[in-house]
Amino acid sequence: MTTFESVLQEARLFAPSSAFMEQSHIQGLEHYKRLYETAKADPDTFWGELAIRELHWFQPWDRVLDWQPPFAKWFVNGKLNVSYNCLDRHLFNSRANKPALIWEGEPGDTRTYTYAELHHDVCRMANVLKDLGVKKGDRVGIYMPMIPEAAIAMLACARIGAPHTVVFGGFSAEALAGRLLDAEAKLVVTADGSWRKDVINPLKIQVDEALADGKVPSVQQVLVVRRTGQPIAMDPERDRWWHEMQPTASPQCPAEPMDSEDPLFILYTSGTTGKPKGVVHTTGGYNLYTHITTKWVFDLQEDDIFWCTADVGWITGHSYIVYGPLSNGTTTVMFEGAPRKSNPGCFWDVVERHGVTIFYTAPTAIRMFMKLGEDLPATRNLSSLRLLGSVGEPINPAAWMWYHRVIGGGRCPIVDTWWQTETGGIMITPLPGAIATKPGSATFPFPGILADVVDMQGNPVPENQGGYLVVTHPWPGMIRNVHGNPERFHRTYWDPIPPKDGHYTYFSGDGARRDEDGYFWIMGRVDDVINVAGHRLGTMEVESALVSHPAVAEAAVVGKPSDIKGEEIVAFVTLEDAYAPSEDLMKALKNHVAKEIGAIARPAEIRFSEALPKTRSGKIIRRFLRAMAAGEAITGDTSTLEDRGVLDQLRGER
Ligand code: 6R9
Repeated sequence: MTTFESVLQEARLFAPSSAFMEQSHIQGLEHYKRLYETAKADPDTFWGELAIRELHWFQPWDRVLDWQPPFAKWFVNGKLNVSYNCLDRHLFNSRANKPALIWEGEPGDTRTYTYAELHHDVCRMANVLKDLGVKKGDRVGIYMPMIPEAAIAMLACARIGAPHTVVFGGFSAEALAGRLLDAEAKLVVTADGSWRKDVINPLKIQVDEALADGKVPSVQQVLVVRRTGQPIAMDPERDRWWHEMQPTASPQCPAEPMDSEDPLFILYTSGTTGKPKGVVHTTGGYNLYTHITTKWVFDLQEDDIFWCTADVGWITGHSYIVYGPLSNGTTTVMFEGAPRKSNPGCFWDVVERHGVTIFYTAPTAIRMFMKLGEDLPATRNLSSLRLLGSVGEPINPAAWMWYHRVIGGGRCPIVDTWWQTETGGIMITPLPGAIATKPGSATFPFPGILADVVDMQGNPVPENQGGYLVVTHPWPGMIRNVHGNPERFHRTYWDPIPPKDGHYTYFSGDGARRDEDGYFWIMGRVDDVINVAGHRLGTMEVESALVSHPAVAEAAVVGKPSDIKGEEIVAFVTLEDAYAPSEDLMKALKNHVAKEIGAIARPAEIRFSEALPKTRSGKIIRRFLRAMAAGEAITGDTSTLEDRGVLDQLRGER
């Protein structure tokens, strides 16, 4: 794992080759610096010029930015449509027959859509949604496998101006219901099932469960895509098959002119308190920001085959499988499968089969491949690769070096990209033709992004000292609000660090430091969010799931370092009097959490104890639990503890 010590020792520097630099959009450090300084001096002109050059607008805007902290409006009164920018405009610029989407299913079936074909199907789905009563402004839930129809549904929503809320297919019926309810979704697009590591995940059954007993009264219709083919129940009033409606739907559907600030989607993400937050992204700013970051960070060329291995249920899938690549007219790859016992080398097969040139994945996957050995990639032809990316969690230098050598053949630059659901797109990252990389560092902010490392008062901390990672000026891809809860938006992101000289500061929740060369090193979450295999989980969410079990009196959840997943969940649990600790109960509680939230939240360990360490005011002291979970000694002040005996007991000494 990346520790403070290990990264401090990291002195290796990988400069872009001159061949790579010469063909790239941003060539060399001087070019980057020039761009960065220009953007910093006059952000409105910088973003305004890019928006004109890179996007199609039905109507120009009056003002680039209207900033009423913490509420931003970008490209005020501009009209555009993201689906138009991702599809229609490419039909006129000779990309009509270019592959837009190459898809491979887990069982090995494949489909390729040209831009013209994708446009057709998106228009059809848009017309079907309209037929089913969806209107501009209505929210649509998308709970789908990694199949083309997931992207088609997103683009169809964007086309008619119905904000989507994609819920990761691995989430439980419970979690799905909560999100649909909060978003007041009118319709849900789903599938009969999805393939996940050789078994069927019955999505439609989960939808039925989520909607049962009028739990989500806003949902009126369910559109079902056939994927796995097993028999499922269809409610004649509520449920419709996509394959029955598709053939008669018109492949023409004009793209609705949307206001630049109309919401494009809501995506739920875990926070430190309460239920997940609905992060709202809007049309113009998000379109521009994902477009330009895809183009410059991945240095897109016309014949690139771009593969981001994320699921469309996460922000990475939204921004770098669907919107960013398609807005650029790139060929994007979508893969339903996951590396599994029956096919551990499937990622490298996909690279070889489709000639992937840019590959974007998470450190947790890289560490898993390291463990599986070099034979798997060595027996595939990976020579098409020219650029590698990493996202989701800090990448430790050892994994970085392995990725560089074994997957990149020593020739591919690596872009370690730091960003969040809230930022919409990549914020701190190398530009591969411009910036020399250091293994484990996300390097520098993207042009136009004013990032800093500060203390709790908002003062920059000295070099090589840890602090809070913040952004001090708005950017087009930024979160606009927490759906239905502006107060929470304020409290979570803008209150923690006080405004400086009238400048509002965006609090990321991450710790970072900057080294003597100005490189950013992300040190991970400073709040109660646990990052399991690149997925954010709030301790509160898991704790709530645990205490909803009749045996549990109280629960505290912490992250524990893990070689592969970055962190895993350890839960400390006290039981109700009628229950006694047992292996069976442990198993039952793990399953209970998986059922309540989804398999990604299943605790790796449950530790029973008679009490939890608390302050006199009754707050659980997680610091102690974290140390205990990691098998470390408890250091520092224990005087705040109400009952010191609790620590001995947790350590098993009493
Ligand atoms: C895009 C995405 C965001 C959190 C973020 C941070 C961690 C993401 C990282 C990284 C170190 C990187 N994170 N990228 N940490 N280096 N390159 O992952 O969004 O799911 O919202 O998670 O992930 O902790 O705050 P999201």
